[in-house]
Amino acid sequence: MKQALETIRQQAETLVGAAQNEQELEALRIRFLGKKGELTAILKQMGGLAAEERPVIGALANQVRENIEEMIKTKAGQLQSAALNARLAGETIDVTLPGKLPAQGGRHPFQKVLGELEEIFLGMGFDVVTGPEVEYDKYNFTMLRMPPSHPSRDTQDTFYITENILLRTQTSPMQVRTMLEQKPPIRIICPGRVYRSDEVDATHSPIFHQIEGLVVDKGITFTDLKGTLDVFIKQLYGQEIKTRFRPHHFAYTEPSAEMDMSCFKCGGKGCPLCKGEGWIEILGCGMVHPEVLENCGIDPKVYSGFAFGVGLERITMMRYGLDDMRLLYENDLRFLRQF
Ligand code: 2U9
Repeated sequence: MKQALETIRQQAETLVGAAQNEQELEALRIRFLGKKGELTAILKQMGGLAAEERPVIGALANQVRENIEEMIKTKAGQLQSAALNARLAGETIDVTLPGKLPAQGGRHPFQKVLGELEEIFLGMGFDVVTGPEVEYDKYNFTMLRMPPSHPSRDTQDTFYITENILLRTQTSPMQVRTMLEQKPPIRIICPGRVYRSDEVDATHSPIFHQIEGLVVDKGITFTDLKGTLDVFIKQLYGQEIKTRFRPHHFAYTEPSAEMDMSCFKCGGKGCPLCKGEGWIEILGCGMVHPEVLENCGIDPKVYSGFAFGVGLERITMMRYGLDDMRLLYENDLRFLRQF
């Protein structure tokens, strides 16, 4: 029995010494010292010993127990400090490392071009007005001389919410709202998102952006329109740019025109960008139709005005030499980081 106790002590010493973590150590404590452990099993056999041997073996058994308890306690201390040291080593902060820069965003090409455009018009005394993208058809169509029979209203072309609420197809409803609320003189530009039922391709998108402008005052003439838009384009593309106006038709303006600018790439000689024309179509414009003024509560005998509309996509694509509009919507950072 003495031998058995000695074997237990030796085994415990080897195994406790080799324990890798607190769970292993606990398993060993149960194995050697637990109620059903090896030491207890030995003590249970003591009944079979001679009376004089019992105190000797009893004392030895207690000593072995105390030894094993001590071993476990020492080992537990070692394991705990090793774990602490490992954690400290893992969490060391190297204060000499450079800091992490927060990812810096940039402005979308649309925002850059829109910002430039707004600056130009603010400089000419215009205000910037924005408003709802979900509109009443009366503001989007009827008051602009596009009655229910007008082709622009076709469900193929326009997104309807209800019979008389739709996604605006132009920002003109904001000019209408402004005229209804404000007395002339009015000088505003209305930038914003507009919607048309179009298939996506390199030059079309069902969601795009417009900037429309409106000037209403006493004595406004087509000359004011020409002068203002000429200054606008020269500021955007350079003083050497020329403009020309071709007759056109819009329901809400009379007379109406399209404005071309001389090609900024070839100076008007003709190149692939202007398709050999020397001119690039840039915007639509005209004198506000007297009926539109009247619909908006402004007396056309006293006041006159001009209006224009330009696509932000078109200006942005020309500005940065892009040939596919989809690049502007895809949010591909490899593309956007170039601006
Ligand atoms: C009111 C009266 C008149 C706005 C105008 C255009 C001509 C025009 C197009 C340019 C390209 C739309 O983005 S585009 O597809 N716009 O050609 N827009 S005159 O005329 C108005 C607006 C509001 C009350």
